[in-house]
Amino acid sequence: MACYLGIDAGTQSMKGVLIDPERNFCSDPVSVRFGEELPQYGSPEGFLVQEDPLVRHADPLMWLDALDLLLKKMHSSGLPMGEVEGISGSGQQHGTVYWNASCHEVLASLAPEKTLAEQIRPALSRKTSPIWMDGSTGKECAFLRERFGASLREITGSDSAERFSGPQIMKFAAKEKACYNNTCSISLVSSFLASVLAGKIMPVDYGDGAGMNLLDLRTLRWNEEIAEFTAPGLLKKLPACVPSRTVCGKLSPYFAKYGLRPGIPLNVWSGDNPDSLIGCGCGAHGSAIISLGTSDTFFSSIASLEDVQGRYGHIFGNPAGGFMTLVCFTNGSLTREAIREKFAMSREEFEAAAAEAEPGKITLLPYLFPESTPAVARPGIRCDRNLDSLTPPELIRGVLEAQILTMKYHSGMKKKPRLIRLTGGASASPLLRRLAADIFQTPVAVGGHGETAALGAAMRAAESCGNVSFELLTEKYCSPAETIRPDESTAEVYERALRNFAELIRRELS
Ligand code: XUL
Repeated sequence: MACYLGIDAGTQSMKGVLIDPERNFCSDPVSVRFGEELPQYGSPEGFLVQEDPLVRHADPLMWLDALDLLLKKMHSSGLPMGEVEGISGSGQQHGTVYWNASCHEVLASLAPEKTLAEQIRPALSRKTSPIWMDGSTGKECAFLRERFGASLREITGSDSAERFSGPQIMKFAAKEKACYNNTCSISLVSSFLASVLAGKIMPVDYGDGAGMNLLDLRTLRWNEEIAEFTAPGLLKKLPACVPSRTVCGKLSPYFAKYGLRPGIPLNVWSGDNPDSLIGCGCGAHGSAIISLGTSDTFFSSIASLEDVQGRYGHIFGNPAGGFMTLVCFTNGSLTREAIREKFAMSREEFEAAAAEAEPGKITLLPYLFPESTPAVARPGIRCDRNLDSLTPPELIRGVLEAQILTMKYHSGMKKKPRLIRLTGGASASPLLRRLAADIFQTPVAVGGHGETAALGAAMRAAESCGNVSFELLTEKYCSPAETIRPDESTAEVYERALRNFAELIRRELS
């Protein structure tokens, strides 16, 4: 029997999933919640409480304690750790960890009687790690934009973004010169944990590497000019960037205490979004995912960089080959819930009210909060008619339709996706399922595994370390519970609604 382990190092917790494709087995996820189980790190939400709300850092030692605890829990729960034949993982994207020159020796000689955190602490050149929620690098982003203009997006797949690793490294190198000079290697959250498992510095993959504003997606190599502009000597501190299916290490003997066999192959880790793409069964080109959470996200696999147009969102490597797009919309559940509360409705009443209104009638921009896509600093709902004249059903339906229309408009996809997978809390809404199917005129699949990033990592471990095809793994682990077919009779209404939406955007936000 061959099992494969997938670990997801998220913002608030670390999760592990074990699969055995031959037996069609997938374990229940085992998890460690940072806030509750590691309270000594003072990070109830997974990051340190800091005065400046734009600064969001986490203690990387917390992730190490979480890894020790996660593997201990998995081992003691009776999972067949001795049968694991390969490990992979995913990390929250963009966060960075900084190593000093002692890292090689420290990583190569981890002693099982001590914890990871106590042994690795002296090998770090920076105590804390900026994570993806950090928005404090506006100045650095402006420097990059001024120097590289639109070519930054053409080269790296993204405009400079505050949370991306490059601007974060630029800020660190300028503000803490001595610590930066003392840094010999920089890892992402994903490659940091992979390095600990391997007992050596591990590369990053194209999926997570593309979230740094440093990787040239056309050549799949670090861009020397951007790296040198970001921080002096940075190129030497970056690990290799490799395809996501690369097996590039063997498990350190340290982990034998959790029942794992030292020497088993390790696959390069990726980011949580690229791994979710795999775990949702959407690695094949042409399928897309809509994740309806606090904020909404649209991501989709594409074969080549030419498959997208427009200037929104990001392009990352797709672990199954090619690329993926990712666009984030801040006004997701935050906005849905605020409107539901405004009318003091239950979820059922909210859905029923929206169903009463005529489809595609109201055109509005649903920006109750400042929006990232498109950039809207001054929030407020803009409508093509007097907002006060709308009935509650019209307003509710207008907002929900606009949330899906904005995804279609900003996704930049030249071709319609073959299938859309709907995930996230609000994907339970029958109305949002129907709107996604009708507005995109594409079948919408719902249900399936809840921990798509950890599952995706386990599937990548099986593919790269055990030669099990993604096709087979997708068939075994990613079947949806239900598929909603588009109602073709609504196609024209929503095409017109999309044109009206685009016109309102141009008029209001140009
Ligand atoms: C993607 C992003 C987040 C993190 C956190 O660009 O910043 O989705 O990966 O999970």
